Amino acid sequence: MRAVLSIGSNMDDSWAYLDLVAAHFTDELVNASGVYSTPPWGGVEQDDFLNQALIVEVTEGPLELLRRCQALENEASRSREVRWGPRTLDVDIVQLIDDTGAEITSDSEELTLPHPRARERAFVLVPWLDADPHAKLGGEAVVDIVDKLDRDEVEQIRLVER
Ligand code: PH2
Ligand code: MG
Ligand code: MG
Repeated sequence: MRAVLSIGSNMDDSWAYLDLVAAHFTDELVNASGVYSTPPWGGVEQDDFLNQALIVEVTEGPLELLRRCQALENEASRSREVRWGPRTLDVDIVQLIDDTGAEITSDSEELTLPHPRARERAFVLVPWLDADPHAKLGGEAVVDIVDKLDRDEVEQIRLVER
């Protein structure tokens, strides 16, 4: 199963938190995007985020992968106070592709797949395209989805160097 992960941080040592996730998935990593500075999405006033997309090939099922993502958030002393508010580390599963190449859908309480807000979020899609320029979401090319987003929002997603 192939997974597209969107990771983000806007508290404490954000670079170190992103590195923590990449290190955890080293043996399963297919590709990683660059790291992007992104304005906060969702209306909560807070610092800009660092966001990155990771493409990983894993052998376990969706819920086991979700548990690993949550364990990484816990390792980063993640607390969940404000919805869409600041966080040390967020590890979201954006999309899962099964071994036949089909997109896995899920509508359980714990896990909605593909990620229900991915297509509205330049901070998810721009790094994803960096990691996989041919990416598709719900059968549509991600590059076409980005084209339909607000131009200013897309232009504010900036590749950054450490
Ligand atoms: N995550 C959020 C809320 N808003 N904005 C940006 N730019 N990047 C994020 O990762 C982010 C956000 C909560 O999941
Ligand atoms: Mg999130
Ligand atoms: Mg999350």
